[in-house]
Amino acid sequence: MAIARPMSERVERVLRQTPVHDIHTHLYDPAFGSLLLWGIDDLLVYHYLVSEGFRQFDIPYDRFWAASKTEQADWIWRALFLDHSPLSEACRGVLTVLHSLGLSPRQSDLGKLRKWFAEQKPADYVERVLKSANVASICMTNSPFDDEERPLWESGFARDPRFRAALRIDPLLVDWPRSAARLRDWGYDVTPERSQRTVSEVRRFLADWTRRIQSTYCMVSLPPGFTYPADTDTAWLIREAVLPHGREHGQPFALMLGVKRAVNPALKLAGDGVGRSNLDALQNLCAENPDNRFLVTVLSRESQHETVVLARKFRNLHPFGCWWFTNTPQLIEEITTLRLELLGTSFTPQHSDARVLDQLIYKWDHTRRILARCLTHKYTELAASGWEILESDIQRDVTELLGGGFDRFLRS
Ligand code: RAT
Ligand code: ZN
Repeated sequence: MAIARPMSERVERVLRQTPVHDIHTHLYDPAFGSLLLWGIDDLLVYHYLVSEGFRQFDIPYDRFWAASKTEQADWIWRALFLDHSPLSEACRGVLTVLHSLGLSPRQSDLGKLRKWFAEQKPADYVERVLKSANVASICMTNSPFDDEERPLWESGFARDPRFRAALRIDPLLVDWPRSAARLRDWGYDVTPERSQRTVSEVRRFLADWTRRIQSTYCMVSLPPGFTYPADTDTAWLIREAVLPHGREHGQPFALMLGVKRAVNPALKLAGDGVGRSNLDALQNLCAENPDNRFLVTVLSRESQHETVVLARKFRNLHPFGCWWFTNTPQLIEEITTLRLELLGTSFTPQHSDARVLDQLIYKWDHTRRILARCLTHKYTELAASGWEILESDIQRDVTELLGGGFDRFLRS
């Protein structure tokens, strides 16, 4: 008689072997050249680590930002890895990456590691990382307002089909007067005042970029104070331009809610904070627009339960990811269990938010381990209720959670 393998082993194996479709990153198609970051220095100057570094060293902000990337990386390595144990999730991530590349992480300086990364050929390295992380496809974050990125889209390039585009429009929605001026420069006949002509030109802008980048969805991050409906430029643009555009072009609208930008501007990208979101805005959006699909992730732990309950009420709402400050093992386990218990598998538990290619390795390694714990626990409970768990059930559920459900939602 065959000996039954423990549930944890069965689940872990399926999770390891199932490729993931990463639905939100800040990585770029390799054709973007130096915009695709990788290697030890970029891993160490990740903004999650910059804010942790400033808690340990007393380097003045200006001095830090004036330093070279190598010098910044050296300071962070010393402060967070040598002078203290690298206990934080972002620190542990660097170690997971190095370890899985076969490199010994415990180095008194970065010389050897730098040498190893310098010897890698970029194209081969992309393949190596995608294989090691078992990532099948990646959604980028593509902003027409980004001056480094825009010219590449305008001139065109041969796409790597694994790198899918997502149209990011924060400046359009949160800083309309300035964005109106930019749209004018790009040949769109808009004015800062609200008018029908401006609405149709904004829709033309969205349509042009959706086509140009072959966008899979349209995305924005919004502050805790976001309300809808409201007499604001943001709410007006969403109602008059973004939602009709989404219906016409089959683009879900992804909302990342609860970010307080530049709480400490001296930290630059590392200086953003979190606040509780008013989820009535999300409820109103879903209720008033049954023909639009919404993806949502919320930044504060306190907003998670309300979001899941909303998803039970609105099938045009798909929660995704444990974003940024919730991307810590304990919170991922809590949020994923909550979602499984209230939504079954009709959500996408995680996106990597990777900014540096190599991070895919740790983000997905850590996530897979946590998902394994959550699913093992649930399947064990089902088995105790007399429901036999088949291998094909595990495979179906994992495929759904690692991007299959998201793709279905995109096509629905
Ligand atoms: O997680 C992050 O890297 C943040 O800086 C943000 O970029 C966030 O993910 C976002 O997409 O706004
Ligand atoms: Zn992001």
